[in-house]
Amino acid sequence: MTADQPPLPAPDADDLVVPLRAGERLAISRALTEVERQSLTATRLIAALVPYLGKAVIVGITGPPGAGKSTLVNALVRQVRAVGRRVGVLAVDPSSPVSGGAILGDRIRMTAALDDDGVFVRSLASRGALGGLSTAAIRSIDILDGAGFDLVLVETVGTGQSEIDIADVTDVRLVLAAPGLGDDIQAMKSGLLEIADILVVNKGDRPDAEQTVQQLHGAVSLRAHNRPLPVLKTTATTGAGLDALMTAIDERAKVAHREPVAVRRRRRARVVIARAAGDLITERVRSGRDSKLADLADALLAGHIDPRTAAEHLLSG
Ligand SMILES: Nc1nc2c(ncn2[C@@H]2O[C@H](COP(=O)(O)OP(=O)(O)O)[C@@H](O)[C@H]2O)c(=O)[nH]1
Ligand SMILES: [Mg+2]
Repeated sequence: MTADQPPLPAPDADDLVVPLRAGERLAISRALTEVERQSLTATRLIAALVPYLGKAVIVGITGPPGAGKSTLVNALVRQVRAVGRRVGVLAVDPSSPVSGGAILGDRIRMTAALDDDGVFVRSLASRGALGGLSTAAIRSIDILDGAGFDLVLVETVGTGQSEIDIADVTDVRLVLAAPGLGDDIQAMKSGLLEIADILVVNKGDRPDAEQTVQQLHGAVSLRAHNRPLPVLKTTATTGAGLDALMTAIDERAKVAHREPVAVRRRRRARVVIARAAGDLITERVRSGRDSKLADLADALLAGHIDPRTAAEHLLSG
């Protein structure tokens, strides 16, 4: 996505490292913009940050629209700021390229944090309608980590692709549900339950919240492997349940950070490359000018080759 960015003078990676490490807002903002542009500066900058990376706890927050993810992110920001920890937020919203409405709403709710240097919020577009994380969104994690934030909260909408992405790029995964799930429990069992480290029933102020907690406990106990999976109740609008949630996040983070930084970053790097490869193939298909793709399409139509083999040929050069 480089086409319609305004032509700012490209900052030098070396000039960004020191102010970024010092947590200066302007440097963070420019660094994130370079990452969105997928510029060489971004690549150099992240390389220069490597010695400092891996300290932040990366928390993924996913779940259906309206469950209260943004409100909970706000409440978590307040919670961690109260004890002096610094927090960065990446809000990935698939609706942003079209309407901008949800992003604006989130921004307004986040304004309380704007004059606090311990908080940085950036809204990012997702990869199209599926809501997966873009390469830029994933690499932005390194920028916020390098800027010294203790926590990085990544809010995504709980569509299939973003669930899968978030599983591989974050240390702690929160899956949010709102009361009154009903049949949706079934869906959670198959997809979201598998990636969750902590299940959160938000809107705990609603009378049916406890029933949803019980339903989720039931679903959790039915899973084949019995990895411990806490089910917590929060009320994001009042902050109720946030202490317990923060404790659970920190506990889980301790386990996640036992894994060496290099291993965690390599897992993220693999997802970044997979996304970039997908984007590249999509571009080649859309351009309509790729002769190899055209030949493979003819071979497929003639029944000489199956789609998977064609894809392998395409990827191999
Ligand atoms: N009653 C109640 N409403 C909440 C709570 N948390 C969020 N909401 C409301 O639910 C709506 C959707 O919240 P939002 O954070 O935008 O959800 P998101 O789409 O998951 O990010 C908003 O009107 C919030 O004010 C809560 O704990 N209790
Ligand atoms: Mg939201």
